[in-house]
Amino acid sequence: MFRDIPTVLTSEELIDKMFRRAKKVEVAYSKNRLLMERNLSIAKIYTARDVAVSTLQKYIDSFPYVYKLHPFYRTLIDLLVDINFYKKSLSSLKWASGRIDLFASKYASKIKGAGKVEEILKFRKEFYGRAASIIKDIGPQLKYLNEARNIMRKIPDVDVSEPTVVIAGYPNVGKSALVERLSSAKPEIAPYPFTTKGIVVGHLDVKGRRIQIIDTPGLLDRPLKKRNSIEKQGILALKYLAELIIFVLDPSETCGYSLQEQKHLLSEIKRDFKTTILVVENKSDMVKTNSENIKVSAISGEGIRELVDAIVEHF
Ligand SMILES: Nc1nc2c(ncn2[C@@H]2O[C@H](COP(=O)(O)OP(=O)(O)O)[C@@H](O)[C@H]2O)c(=O)[nH]1
Ligand SMILES: [Mg+2]
Repeated sequence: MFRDIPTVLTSEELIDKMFRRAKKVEVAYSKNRLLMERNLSIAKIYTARDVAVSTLQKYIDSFPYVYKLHPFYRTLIDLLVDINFYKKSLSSLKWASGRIDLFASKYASKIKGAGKVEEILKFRKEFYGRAASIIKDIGPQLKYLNEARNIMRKIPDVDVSEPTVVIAGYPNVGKSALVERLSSAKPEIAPYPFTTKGIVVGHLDVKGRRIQIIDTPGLLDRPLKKRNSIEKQGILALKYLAELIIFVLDPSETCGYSLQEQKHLLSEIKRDFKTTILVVENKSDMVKTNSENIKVSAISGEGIRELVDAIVEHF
């Protein structure tokens, strides 16, 4: 998703790149020194301008316009990078690019009117000075955008257009086993900035449709009151993604949590999420209750077809 955002150069690096390229510019030899210096200086100025304008434009184009993003991504970016500064930084790049373009035209026309070689060289130097100082002015913004880029690259690649199921439940109830059982291919781990474990993304292919299944280790597996605020917000971002939550209970209690504790977490998630919650009792090969919940065994495969039907019915 955000993997294509390029590294953002520092102001020093960008200035260096501009002048290095300008230095290499050559023009056809002419006996008329004035004419030759004029052509050369204008060509150098335009080259430096082109490097600056195209580099800055590349940055402007590759950072996403936050308000066009899916709310899941928008929420994450809002948490991870300061959106206000993000927007301001991109507009200052636009500003800088426009200023350099303007000065390039201005100095090119001054050079066209110059009658002496010294004058031409003075104008060229003046343009270089101005262009460099404009780039220096946006130094903090360039630096910030590069940091934002490094953070944004860690945002997981999930398909926000696919119908999505998020799995919740205490550790060891069998969430991973269930995602694996439901997925047609091996689920992939995507980094998620709010947990060291990453989220697990699998896909259920059924009746010509594809449903994304996300397991969130470390997120929806313990009471919310034990969370710090950043974790809570990371969990909230999931709200925008989850169209259905499968809450996994382990009535065998071999997970190490009593059924009562597990149901308590369920009621908490019910309270916090407005999403439909499908309650599933796993490990039916060990224990079966007489509740109304769907009963499955991720290990033996028992009840899985019924679960798939219930998922499909929801979408
Ligand atoms: N008997 C039995 N064991 C299961 C079942 N599903 C998961 N397990 C076991 O429970 C443990 C925890 O499973 P895991 O999928 O890692 O749970 P998670 O922490 O919720 O992701 C593992 O040892 C699994 O083999 C099941 O349906 N039946
Ligand atoms: Mg797991």
